[in-house]
Amino acid sequence: AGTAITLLNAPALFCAAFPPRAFAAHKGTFGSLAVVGGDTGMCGAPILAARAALHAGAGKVHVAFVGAGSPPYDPPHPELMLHPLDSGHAFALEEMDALALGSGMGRRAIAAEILLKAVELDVPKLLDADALNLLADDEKLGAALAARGAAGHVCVLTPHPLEAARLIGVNAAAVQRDRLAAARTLTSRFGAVVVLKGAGTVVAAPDGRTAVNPTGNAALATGGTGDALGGIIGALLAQRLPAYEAALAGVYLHGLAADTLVAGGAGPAGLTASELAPAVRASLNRL
Ligand code: B4P
Ligand code: MG
Repeated sequence: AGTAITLLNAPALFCAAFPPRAFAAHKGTFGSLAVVGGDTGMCGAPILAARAALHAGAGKVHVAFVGAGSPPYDPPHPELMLHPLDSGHAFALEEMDALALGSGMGRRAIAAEILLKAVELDVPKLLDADALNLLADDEKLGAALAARGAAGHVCVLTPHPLEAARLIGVNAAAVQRDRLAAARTLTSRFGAVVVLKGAGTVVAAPDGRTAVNPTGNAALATGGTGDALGGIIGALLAQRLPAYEAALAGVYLHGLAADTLVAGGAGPAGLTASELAPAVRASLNRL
């Protein structure tokens, strides 16, 4: 009640956000993103996010792994730069244009420490997956995030219904009964743009703007598609889109890629998250 929902004018959004690439553009023009996550045994999640970010137009994409056993490079995408933080490898998160935190990050103390430091940086950022689970468990982190939001450093949170439920302290069914209210509760609590995932993804901003995404389908109900979404929105933040516009454009593109793949016969059953990234590129260039 009392929430006005904007109808999404997708062509206008994309035309404003992505003017034709300038003749003399260089990779710095499109920003550097670091995906931070990948505890031991969970390297795949941040790699999926990073591949999606490459295909969504980021200039340079890094992956910083929290745990041990990360690969030296990503064979299908050697353009990704991989950093094993656990082996004392120095990597300056503050030099990035955007951060996407949480994919496969685990919940060890080292992850919580990296997350708290990252929240304090003046770099646009997105929190997904274990970053949200750590946030639900750690009042200090929640307070730090809310303080940053109040100071105008608006970040993006991308919970699925269960993650949203953990953050609010209810169950997933309660979140699903009133998805708009759940998104707005989290937006006010953390001063963040909230993307409440699932069919009819809700995007809500602290200033009251709220939208329901029209694209996407049940082919996306498969492991790794959430990581891909985090990478896409991270890439748009790196390209200097403001948090709300990056979130809205990201969910729209992610869903459109899945709709296009299903129309071409790649789903709804058996679509893989790996197939989404190239389809995101095609959708973005068409728009
Ligand atoms: P986790 O183990 O936390 O799953 P994950 O690693 O986060 O997977 P992933 O990152 O790939 O998917 P995500 O949901 O982030 O376990 C998830 C658990 O949460 C489930 O087992 C379930 O218990 C609970 N849960 C999740 N969704 C729920 C829901 N809708 N209702 C109740 N409980 C739920 O990202 C998936 C992406 O695909 C999002 O972008 C999402 O919007 C999209 N997507 C999924 N299904 C879609 C659909 N039917 N239509 C349109 N988009 C859809
Ligand atoms: Mg997820």
